[in-house]
Amino acid sequence: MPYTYDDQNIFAKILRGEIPNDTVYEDDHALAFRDIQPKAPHHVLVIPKGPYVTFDHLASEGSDAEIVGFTRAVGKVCALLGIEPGNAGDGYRMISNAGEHGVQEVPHLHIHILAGRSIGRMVS
Ligand code: IU
Repeated sequence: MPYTYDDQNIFAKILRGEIPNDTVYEDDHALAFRDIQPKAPHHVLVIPKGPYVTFDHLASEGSDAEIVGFTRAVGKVCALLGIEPGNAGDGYRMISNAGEHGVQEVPHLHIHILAGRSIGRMVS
């Protein structure tokens, strides 16, 4: 089923500057800000600036520039936080909840980056 994007969702309002946020990083393709209910010392949400509901939506309908730009932004946030295990950081967990079974609350694609403590096992 095709996606319908609700431009009244809270992250759309954040992107339009209607609601404040604790920005960590921003460029032409993405915005990253701290989650208001952090589950770890670092809990950052990275969202694309385009109207995409889930990662598969971006991957199937986004332009190459949007997909690459968003992916690069995620990497830049990891670098800004200093959490990359390949660069002496302690690592992180990346999650993107999608749809009903993923228990997605906000219908605008967001990647959770959790770091700053051991996140523990979710799947083994
Ligand atoms: P989701 O379940 O992956 O859709 O989680 C949404 C997240 O957005 C959740 O961790 C909220 O704490 C977070 N959030 C936020 O950072 N700022 C807001 O204004 C709202 C939700 I509403």
